[in-house]
Amino acid sequence: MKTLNVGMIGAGFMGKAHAMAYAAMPMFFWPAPAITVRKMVADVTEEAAKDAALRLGFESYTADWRDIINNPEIDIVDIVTPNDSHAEIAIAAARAGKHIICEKPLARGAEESKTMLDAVQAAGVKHMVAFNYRRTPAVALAKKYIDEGAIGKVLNFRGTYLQDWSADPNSPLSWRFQKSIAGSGALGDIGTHVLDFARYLAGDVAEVMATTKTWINERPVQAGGVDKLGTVKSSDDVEKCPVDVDDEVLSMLRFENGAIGSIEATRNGHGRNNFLTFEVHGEKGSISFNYERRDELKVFFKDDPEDRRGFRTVYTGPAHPYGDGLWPIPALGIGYGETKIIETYDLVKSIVDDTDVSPNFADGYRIEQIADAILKSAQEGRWVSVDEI
Ligand code: SOE
Repeated sequence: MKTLNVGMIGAGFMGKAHAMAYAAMPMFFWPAPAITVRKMVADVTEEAAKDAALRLGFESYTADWRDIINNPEIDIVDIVTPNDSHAEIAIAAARAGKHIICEKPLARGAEESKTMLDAVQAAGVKHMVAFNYRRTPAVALAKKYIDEGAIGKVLNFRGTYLQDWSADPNSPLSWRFQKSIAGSGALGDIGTHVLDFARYLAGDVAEVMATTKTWINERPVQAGGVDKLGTVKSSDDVEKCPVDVDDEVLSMLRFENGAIGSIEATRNGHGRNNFLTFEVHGEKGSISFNYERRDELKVFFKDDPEDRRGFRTVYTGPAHPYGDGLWPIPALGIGYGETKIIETYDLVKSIVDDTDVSPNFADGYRIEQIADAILKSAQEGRWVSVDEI
């Protein structure tokens, strides 16, 4: 069986998710398009990299990510580092002829993302940006219903991503709150997932009208810039530094096909943990999804007999997208891990079959253009066309 060697750069929360997916993908999707071998992992120090190799099951490790780029045995470079290093690593990997998967958002904005897109296109390698939530079977099922015309022409998309892991002002200032590293705040970190849903389900976005807000303007500094996603709290007397990104964003959307809609993302939604939702209204029905109940897709079809019309719940299982590889009974439970396993499967399949995969760097770049248009609109208080970016 074909094997593909993976070199992963970064080994935090997202590294854990990706490493697990490389190990598990063939267990779910068999025969696998190829076996993914966890060949080499890079982290910031020798000690951290050694620990990552043990913890995540990699054959070797390095404290210099360029060892992965320069290793002729590596087929896939996996970038799971903070946003400010995505471009440098991806461009080097593309020039070395490696296939690439990069965590989202693609980079710190449209300009940087474009350099990455140019590099992968020039190199002719496969490229993917890890907007994994569209690989939740219920989300792929929504896409299938829409493509089949089950709700008719799409009129409206409304999406939210509400979180609260950093709603406490004493949760630390990680790189996610620093513009120079992250590019933007809630918009780039979670709002882009909603933008991916919007484009996937309703079509491309043409214009935006937005507002942003930062409620928590400073946060405690933590040694080593630890990114524990709010699980570590500091006391009030610790040194604090300014937050220079948004922690809340709202935007109206006009789609190229005439549909309208909105997105919202916040880090201050107390009680909302990973409240990633959408509702799509079409001429003949509606579809609604909430990632906190990710086995379920709520659908309403206007053509149902009038006396039984109403939202019904479809629990995803073997009859639905990716169902033949996942669990044998509906509602056994889809998790974050499964979305990453499916993502890996689709990437590997595209490499082996030599087909395009999406979302790819072109999608990632377009999402960064929309995000930049949202920031511009919020600053200038007017509708901004995405093509202005
Ligand atoms: C933090 O907000 C975060 O880890 C995001 O960066 C991820 O993309 C999201 O899936 C979960 O929350």
